[in-house]
This record gives sequence, C-alpha cells and structure tokens, in this order.
Amino acid sequence: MRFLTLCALSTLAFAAPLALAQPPTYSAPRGVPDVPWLGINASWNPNLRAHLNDMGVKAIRLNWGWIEAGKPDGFAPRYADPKKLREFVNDGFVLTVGLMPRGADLEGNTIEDPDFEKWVTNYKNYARQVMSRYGRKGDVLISSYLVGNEPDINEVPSTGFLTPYQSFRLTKAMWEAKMEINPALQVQSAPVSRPDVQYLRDMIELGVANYCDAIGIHAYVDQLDDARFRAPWDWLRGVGAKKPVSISEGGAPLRTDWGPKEMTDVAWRERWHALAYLQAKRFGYSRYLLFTNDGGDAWTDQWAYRDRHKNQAPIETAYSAVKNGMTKRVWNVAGFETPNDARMEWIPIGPINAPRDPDWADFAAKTARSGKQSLHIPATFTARYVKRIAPDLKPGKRTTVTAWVQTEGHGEAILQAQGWNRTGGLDERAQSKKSVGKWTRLRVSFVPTNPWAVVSLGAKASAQGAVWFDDVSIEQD
Ligand SMILES: [Ca+2]
Repeated sequence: MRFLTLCALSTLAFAAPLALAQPPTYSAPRGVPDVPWLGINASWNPNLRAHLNDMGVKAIRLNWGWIEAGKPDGFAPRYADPKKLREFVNDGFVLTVGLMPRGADLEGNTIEDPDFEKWVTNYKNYARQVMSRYGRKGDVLISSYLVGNEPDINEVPSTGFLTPYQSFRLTKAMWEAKMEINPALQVQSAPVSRPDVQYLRDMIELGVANYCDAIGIHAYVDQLDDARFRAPWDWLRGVGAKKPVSISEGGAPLRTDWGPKEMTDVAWRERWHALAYLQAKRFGYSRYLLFTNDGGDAWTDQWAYRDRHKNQAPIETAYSAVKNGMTKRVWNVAGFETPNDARMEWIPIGPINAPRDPDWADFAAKTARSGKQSLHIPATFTARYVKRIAPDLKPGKRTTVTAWVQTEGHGEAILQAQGWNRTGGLDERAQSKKSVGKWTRLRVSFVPTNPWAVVSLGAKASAQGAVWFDDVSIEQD
C-alpha cells in the first residue's frame, strides 16, 4: 500500500535505508535524504516531479486556491486528474491539500452559510466528497488534509474572520469526515499564520487536539526563535495534550528588509535555512513544508526556490541550502579535529535575525581529551549553546549521547538531547557538571519517537568561567 501516514511515514522511510552500525559507535550513512519530512508548497507544472526529485523534497502541499476557485488545474480536487496525482504517489511523494471552508464544494454547492451549524455540516460534506474521491482506503492519492489557511489573518468581506471556536468546529467536522471515509488519512487543524498567535492557544484550549492528527502552524523568518517557536508545545502541555505539530508553510524571502541589514539577502537566506532546519528538528516538528516552489505573483516570487521568469532556474543559495543542506545531514563522532561547518554541523545558536553569526565558540581549541583539539565556549550568565542534528535514528531504540567535558572557573557544562519526541517538542534529557581542570563524561539517555535528535552542548556560569567539549558520541541499542 502506497499510503504513508503523516506520523509514521518518516519512520517507514527511514527504516529501510538505515542499517545502523552496531554499538559502540553509531555512524549514519552519508546523504540520506530527509524525506518526506521535508516538503514544499507547489503549483503544478510539467516538470514539477523532476524538479522536486532534484531538490530532494517528497512532500507537497497543493495550492489552497485551486479547490474552490473553479479553474481547471491539474491538481485541483474538483478537476484533478487522478493519473497525474498517482504518478506522484507512485514516485514516493506525499500529497497534502487544504480544504477552504468557503466557496463551493465538489458538487458546486455553497459551503458558507449564515447558520453556522449548517456551515459546519456543509464543510463536513465537502471533506467527505474530497476524501471519497482522493483518500479512499486502498487507493489514497491525497493523504493529508488541512482545514483552510491562516484563519487568524484571513478576513472575508461577507463574514469577517473565523473565530477560534469556528476553526475548532471546522477541524472537528473534517476529523469526523475522515473517520467515516478512511481513519488513516491525516487531518491537520486550521493552520495559523505563526506559531505563537493567541488564536492557536484558544483553539488548543477548546480541545482541538482531540480532533486532529497534527496541530497546524506556519513558521516564517524570526518566528523560529526559541521563545516563539516553542509556544504550541507550551499550550499543548498546558491542557495535557500530546499531539504532533506540523508546519505547512515557512520560509525567508529575498528582496525585502525582513532580515538583518548587515547581511546580504542571499547570505541571510542561506543562514536562515540552516537555522530553521535545526530549530524545526530541535522542537520535534513532524513536517516542514517550505514556501514556495516557484512563486506565482510578485509577493510569492520573493519566497520561491525556482524562478518562473527564468525557465524555472534554481534561485541560489536557497535552492542549494535545501538540496544539499536540509536533506543530507550526517553525524560522526565529534572530536573537533576538523574544521566545523556552521551550516551543516555544529551551529552556534543566536537570534535568527542577528546581524552576524555568533563568534564565541572556538571549534579548534588546543585543550584536548583526544587528538589535538576540542570545542571551547566562554561561559556567561545567559547560557550559550551549539547544536547539531543527529539524523537517521531508529525510533523506539534506547539512545545514549555522551560528551567529555572540562571546565574552568565558574563554568558549568551542559549536555542536552532535544527534539526526539514527536508529541512532546519540549521533552529533553539534560545533564550538567563542573569539572575544573579534569576531563569527565556527561551522559543522557532517551527513547526517540522521531528518527532524529538534536544534540546540544552548552555553557553557563554565575561568574567568569569556560567549558571545553570533546568526543561527543551517540549510540543506539
Ligand atoms: Ca579532540
């Protein structure tokens, strides 16, 4: 069966090519594409499948407007050609579509109604129609469904904004439809425009986690900083809910002043992709769909990865940041004997819109437990961290991260493993120690439900101090 669920597909996809090395040292195979965790919003064009295969993304969100706009389009459920969709599914793509709660259903009936209960019924019927056509058991073409798009900022003249309660009810209606048609389909709650908007908190407190397979968010630009990006998890924790959180849009644009003025747009966009990838893994998000493959108007063109005005040529360096950066992370035992790549390997963490990369980490310090070098972090009252993705873990296996540390003055070394729980993005394991002038080992252990972890090396101090790290390793039973 070709169908892969939102939650299970990364597990399935990673199970086959893993062939983990046996303990004591785990080493991931080079260049395992990080798919279909990674995806993109895309309009159909004749070369789309080849283009996305080249880029290394295998999840697609079909554009939201196609469904009720009534325009013939190769991907619109109202008109979609199942043969075209099947070509993608047979090639390993996972297809997502948003069903707008306004406009017409597949039979041309108006969905919106002044009587909200009738509106909910109409929307549920619409979801039933689409799922019966494209999501039936044994023949799933579109496996993920989103409830509309950014209800917190999308106002419609006739009825204004949908309230959080209305978005909650429409999510529940879609959930009920999929439970009737095919419970294996994935329903994502109405995706809000940013991770930390109160609207989402209201939906979560109304209980939306009980009626979806994943909480839906969008995450752009500096919304990926810790304080903002953690909000959905804080709110889920607040109501005791355990549910994956999925990102159906995110990106950083060119040719605007959204980024720091001290960096070129190209350099900033490249750094953004490295940090965004790390942050999405660090918080255990279950999918990341970038925005957008080739734009479509002056606004969306700024966020694109291919230039529709130049025969779909890749837009660098964002295109390469995805093709080579977001799909090919590797882990090796970190002895700090070779130069660190601060995009692909250990990333010093600072604000995503900072004017320059943090420069406090020395990845070639001359105090070494092994070889000739180690990582040195001058400790401050506010803890500093460098982080790295450990890809290709086997979910369900006991996993242990160890690091050798030495400290100076008031410095305290912190080892953390984060992002490994797909229904608890704030769950982490941590150990910290002072060990002045003497190498000692830190160790944390966990059982991942995501096929990855983010390893974090930190330093803090109540007064002057420093920390060295060497020989960081990860093992699975
Ligand atoms: Ca070393």
